Amino acid sequence: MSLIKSDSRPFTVIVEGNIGSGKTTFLNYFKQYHDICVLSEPIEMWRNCNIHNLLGLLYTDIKKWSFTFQSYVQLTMLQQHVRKTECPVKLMERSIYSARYCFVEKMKEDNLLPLPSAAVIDQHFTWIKQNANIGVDLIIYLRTTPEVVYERMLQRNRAEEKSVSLEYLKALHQIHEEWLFHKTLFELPANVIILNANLDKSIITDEYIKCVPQVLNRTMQVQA
Ligand code: TTP
Ligand code: MG
Repeated sequence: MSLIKSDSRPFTVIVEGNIGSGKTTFLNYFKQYHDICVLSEPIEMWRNCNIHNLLGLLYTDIKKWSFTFQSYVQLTMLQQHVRKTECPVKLMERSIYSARYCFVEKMKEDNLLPLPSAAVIDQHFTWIKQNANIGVDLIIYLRTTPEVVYERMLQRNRAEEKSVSLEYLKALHQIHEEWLFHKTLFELPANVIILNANLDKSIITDEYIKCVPQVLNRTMQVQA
């Protein structure tokens, strides 16, 4: 692993979208292709940081644990960005960008993250952007409505997420929309392809197929 900004890196695609928008399902679909390294979100690390379940702690008391959680998310996302892979294409679930631009921002807005704590996260983030190789070539935005992802979240029944409300998902939706759809919030590190991720999983691959050549960086020819 190297932090050096000038090091070469693979064609890097990040998959973004609300909680429950289907990022993991999207990644799983791409595992069938050669030449692509699929990096799922490090949620197991968030559940076990030297035995501490930071994700669980976050939802028991967001105000108390937001700084701890978002600091660790930022570190683990940086690790994903700079992880060396053998493949010419790297596909990541989320990124250091959505952690900062969607979650940290939302927590800051709602006074769930004190401004001095947000400032420290920001200093780290700015240093990372200037010094580490966290470039991105393409963003896939799995666009959903909050009601659909709320339903999926309830069905999935992740133990830590029992207290996540529809209101929280609506606010997160709004912030993803402003960043990736309206493009009015923060910089965009790459071009965005928008997919309709409200579709049921029985037909969602029809939607995925639309962006296969771009994700594989092979706009001329695609082979499974
Ligand atoms: P997501 O990163 O949205 O991942 P997911 O697996 O729920 O999404 P999908 O169903 O599309 O695969 O959220 C994981 C959990 O981590 C969720 O409870 C929100 C939380 N989270 C934060 O609180 N802050 C963060 O910066 C990130 C990235 C996640
Ligand atoms: Mg996931």
